[in-house]
Amino acid sequence: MALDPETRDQLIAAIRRFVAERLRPLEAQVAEDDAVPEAIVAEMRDMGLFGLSIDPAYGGLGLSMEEECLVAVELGRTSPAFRSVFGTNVGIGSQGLAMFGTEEQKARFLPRIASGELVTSFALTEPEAGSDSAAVQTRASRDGDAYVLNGSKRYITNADKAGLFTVMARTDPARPGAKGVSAFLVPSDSPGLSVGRPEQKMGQHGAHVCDVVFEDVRVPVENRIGAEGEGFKVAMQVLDRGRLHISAVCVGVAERLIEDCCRYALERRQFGKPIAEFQLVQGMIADSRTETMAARAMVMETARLRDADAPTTLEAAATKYFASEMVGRVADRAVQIFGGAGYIADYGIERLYRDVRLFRIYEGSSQIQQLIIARETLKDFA
Ligand code: COS
Repeated sequence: MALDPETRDQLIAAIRRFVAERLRPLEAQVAEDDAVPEAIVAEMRDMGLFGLSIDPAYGGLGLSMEEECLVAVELGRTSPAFRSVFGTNVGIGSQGLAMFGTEEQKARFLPRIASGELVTSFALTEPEAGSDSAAVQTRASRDGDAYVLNGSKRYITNADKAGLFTVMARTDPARPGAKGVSAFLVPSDSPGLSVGRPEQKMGQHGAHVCDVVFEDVRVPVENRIGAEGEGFKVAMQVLDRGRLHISAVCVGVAERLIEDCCRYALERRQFGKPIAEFQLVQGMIADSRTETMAARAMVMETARLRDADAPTTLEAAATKYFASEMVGRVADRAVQIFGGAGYIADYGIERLYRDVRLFRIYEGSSQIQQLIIARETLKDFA
C-alpha cells in the first residue's frame, strides 16, 4: 500500500462524494456539449486526480495499483468521459515515461503531468495499425542529434488537449515488425505536428479522439524512451497496466447501473406491484450483481499481483476481456429492466449503454485479449 488505510479511505470517500455531487448532475450536459466544463477540470486538478499514479517525488499521489483500481471503480460510477479528462495522465499517456524514462526525462515532464498542467496522450494506433499495433508506419529517421517523424496516428484520446505525446514510430524500416519500433516523448507544440478535429462518436461524449499528423517533426534524441527498437515493448507494458485500470472503470459503471436498476425496479409498478418483486427481473439483477462481483475480484487480485511485481499480461488481458464484456451485458439488462424508459434519453441508461460499448474495443479489443490469453496459456504447456 502506498497510502495508510485511513488516508486511502478518506481519498476514496472524497472521490465518491465528488462523483455523486459534482459529476453525476452534469452527465447529460457534458454529453450534449461534448465537453467537460473547465471548472470541473480545475477541481480535478486540485484533487490530485491527474497525478494518482505518479511517484510523490514528482508531485503525484503515488497510489499502488490496488489503490488506483479502487479509485477507478469510484470514478466509473459516472459518465466515463469524466475519467478520460485525466485518464491518459494517470495511465497510457504517462506510464511509458514513468516506467521506462530516464531520471532527466521524468524530472522534466512528470511534475507538470502530475499537476495536470500538461495533458498527455498515447499515440500508437494508425490507420493501418489498429489491433496489429506492431505494423506502425510512422517513421522516425535519425538526423544528427534528432529524429525526424513523419506519419499519422488515429483515434488518439485527448490529442486536442495534449501538451505531450508518447509516440511509437519506426526507427528501422528494415525491420517491419515490433523490433523496428521506438518510443518518443513529443511536445504538442513541435513544428510540423498537427491535430485533427475530434471525431463524432457513438458515446463517451466529452472525451475526444483525434488524428495526429507528423510532418518533418524534429524530436531530440534525448526524448527517446528506452533503447532504439524497444518501443513496442514499452507500449505493450503500458497497455498491460492500462487494461487493468479500464477493467476497474467497467466494474464502477456496472455497480452504478445495478444501483439505477434497483432503485427503478423498486419504484416502477406493473401488475399492481413494484417490478422488483417479479422473479424474472430479480434474475437479471442477480446476474448483473454476480458478474460485477466476479470482475471486481479479478481486478483486485490482478492489481495485488502487479503490486507484488508479478507478471500480469495474462491476468490483465483476462480481466479486461471479462470486465468489458460483463459491463456490456449489465448495460443491456439495465435497458431491459427500464423497458421503454431505458430507450429514452432522459433516463440516461441508453447513454451509459452506448458509453460502455467502447470498453470492448479500446486498449485492445476482446478478440485481442482472447488472443493474448490463449497465447499465454498455451505457452505454459508448449
Ligand atoms: N509485455 C512485454 N513484452 C511484450 C508484451 C507485453 N505485454 N507483449 C508483447 N511483448 C514483446 C514480445 O515478447 C516480443 O518480444 P521478443 O520478440 O523479444 O520476444 C515483442 O513484444 C513482439 O510481440 P508479439 O510477437 O507478441 O507481437 P504481435 O505482433 O504478435 O502482437 C498483440 C501482439 C496482438 C498482442 C499486440 O499487437 C496488441 O496488443 N495489439 C492490440 C493493441 C492495442 O491494444 N491497441 C489499442 C490502442 S491503444 S488505446
